[in-house]
Amino acid sequence: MHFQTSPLQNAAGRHLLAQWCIGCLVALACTASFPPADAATVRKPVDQLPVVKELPDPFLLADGTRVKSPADWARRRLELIDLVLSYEYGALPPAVSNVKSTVLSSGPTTRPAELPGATETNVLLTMGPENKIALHMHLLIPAAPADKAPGSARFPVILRGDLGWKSVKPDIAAAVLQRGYILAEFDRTELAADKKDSREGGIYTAWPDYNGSVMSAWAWGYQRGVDYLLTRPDIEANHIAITGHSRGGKAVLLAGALDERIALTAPNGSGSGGAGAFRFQAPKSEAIENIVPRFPYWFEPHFADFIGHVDQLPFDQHSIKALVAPRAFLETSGLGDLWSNPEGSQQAYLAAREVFDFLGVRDQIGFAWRAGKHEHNLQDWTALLDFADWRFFGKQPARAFDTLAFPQSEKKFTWAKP
Ligand code: GTR
Repeated sequence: MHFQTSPLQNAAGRHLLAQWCIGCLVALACTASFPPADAATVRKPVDQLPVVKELPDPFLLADGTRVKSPADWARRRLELIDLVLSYEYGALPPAVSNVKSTVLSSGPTTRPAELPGATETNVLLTMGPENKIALHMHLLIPAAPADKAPGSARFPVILRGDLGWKSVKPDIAAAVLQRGYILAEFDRTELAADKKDSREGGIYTAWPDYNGSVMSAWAWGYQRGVDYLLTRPDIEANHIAITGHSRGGKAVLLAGALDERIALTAPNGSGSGGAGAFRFQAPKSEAIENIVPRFPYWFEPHFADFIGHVDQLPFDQHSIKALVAPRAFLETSGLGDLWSNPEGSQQAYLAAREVFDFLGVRDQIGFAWRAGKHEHNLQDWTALLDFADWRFFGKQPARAFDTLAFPQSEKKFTWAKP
């Protein structure tokens, strides 16, 4: 079983696949789970890596030249995918092409009660060798607009993988449906349990030797959720957004960085191993030496080698955000959630924005701060819906998405876009 194929070996094929996947309606055959890097060849021991104190220049190619054109960036993007998977998250599970869906129940919903005409569907997805992997998805679907014939309406979708922490609160579900979005939820831990040394969950049943991280397995789950959504006649294939909170937000960042079918990537409160820079830890924030010993299974095992050597990591989290470009990216966060390093997230946002700017899509990256703590609340969801309405449909938002929460925070990089 192949867990380790360098994306650089088949860059042209991947590009074609990505193109084909965009707008693809028959997605069961579409296996855009990006193969993991060949860690053995890509990963160098930490002591052979140069010390880079600032956030590393994402435009610097492996051959020492600097990106000059969007085509160069496409090449650099593949290099960064290799680095990120090899050093930080490890392999994604193998691609599958046999996602099957069975509707378990479908009908009117009273949830949220104030939205007449909304429906609810529970689906069982199976996939993988001998269909051993099971993943449940719950969808809330708005009523079709009055001017649409029954069955002809299409909706944008927000896909959330945190169902294991319960469904969103009714006010959030109502907000999503009122804006005309489908809310699709699944439990990422059905695929890989959120427990140290457990190796429980569908991925391990299907591939007992899977050696990637649980984070990579969760990101893979988002990709399979997208496979399924793209088979539904009622979704707008080019308007799929993904979101998740905290550890779920970290998985969202990775999934959105890799999968070009995802139009909007929106991690919330994702902090360490997510939106926050490892090289810039604001006071009371979670650093690599805190997160890796507690949650080693979220990372590639050699990532622990960077404890005490984080300035030798050949990238930082800004590079992962940059992989989303030119697609849309929004991070939401509570300013009181110090553990999730809001100031370090702003640093990584500013650095990633250079890439969006270089590609001529500066408005595609946004940041929405709010007062308050570690939660994924209605304010965060409202920001996401405002941003999605703007980026998907051109509805001018009432708020700005580039307001800095820490305007005095000195930039942690000296390079700029070419
Ligand atoms: C914490 C962890 C964070 C974050 C959080 C969560 O214990 O240190 O990185 O993932 O859990 O998921 O709520």
